[in-house]
Amino acid sequence: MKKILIIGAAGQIGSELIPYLRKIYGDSNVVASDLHNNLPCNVLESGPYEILDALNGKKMQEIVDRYDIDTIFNLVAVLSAKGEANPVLAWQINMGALFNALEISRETKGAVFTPSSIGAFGPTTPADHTPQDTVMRPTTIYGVSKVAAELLGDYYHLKFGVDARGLRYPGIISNVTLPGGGTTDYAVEIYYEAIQNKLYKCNLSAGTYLDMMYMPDALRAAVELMEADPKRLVHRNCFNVTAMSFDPEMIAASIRKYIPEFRMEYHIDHIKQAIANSWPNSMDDSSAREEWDWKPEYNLEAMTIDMLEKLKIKLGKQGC
Ligand code: AKB
Repeated sequence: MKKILIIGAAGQIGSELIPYLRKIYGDSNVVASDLHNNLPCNVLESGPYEILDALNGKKMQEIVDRYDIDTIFNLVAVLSAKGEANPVLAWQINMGALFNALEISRETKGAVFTPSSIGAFGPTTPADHTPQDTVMRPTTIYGVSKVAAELLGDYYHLKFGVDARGLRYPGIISNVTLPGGGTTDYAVEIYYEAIQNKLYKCNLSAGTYLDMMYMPDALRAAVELMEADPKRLVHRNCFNVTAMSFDPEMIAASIRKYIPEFRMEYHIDHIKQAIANSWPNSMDDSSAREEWDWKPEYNLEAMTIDMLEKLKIKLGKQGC
């Protein structure tokens, strides 16, 4: 990877991936793009930024040509819960952006990173230690688009030599940009509410186990996969990766160690609960460990300590 374009850069992952990639590959070699430029000034000004609707293939092509891009990180996504509210739009956005990225990379013979998700699995998938290769019959439009995206990535690799690679991310927890419209968002919100109000109204029930990962591991995983020796990759689209699996009671207990007065109530969101019930409790990520040496660094305890420390500073500040 020498010249990188991030599409959908203003979201939860993109806003942290921009500085992460710029530190490794150089500020001017990482072009960030999104519909709006509503990122902190220090991120916007640290390197090139382009306003881009990723459904506009012509404009994407022009940016790729102008900056001589060889790798696209496609972070455009309508997440699981939001997707159920507007399935047509979710399909158009999730597939349209990917299709443009792959078509352009077919010409450039470039590489494309696309995150898949635990959402690519469904109720008939084995829920515990979900294998890398298994039944994939998701029941959300988000999941359907993720399975299609995985297949499309493999297809473009097989037929056209595009270096398409991806990860099945679990819920990502971070302290910079809030996620929007996902089923796992509760595991981010809980930290903000614990600090600000000492009370969290959780929309998933006790006993709902889901895979999760702290942002520093998610960023490192993306780069390590894209830098992995292609000769070692048996799989490409996409690898199971996980760092921890917990339910709401466990994350609340880990927060209570540092904020003893923190309380949690349950106000179930039935749409999100049904989605969460259809997803794995815990994935087996041994293929990622074997094929490109994946290893997470943060468990629940280490993540809670870091989240609370960073958020207390952030929430103590006014503005950015
Ligand atoms: C969601 O909840 O939709 C996402 C995901 C797990 O892909 N965070």
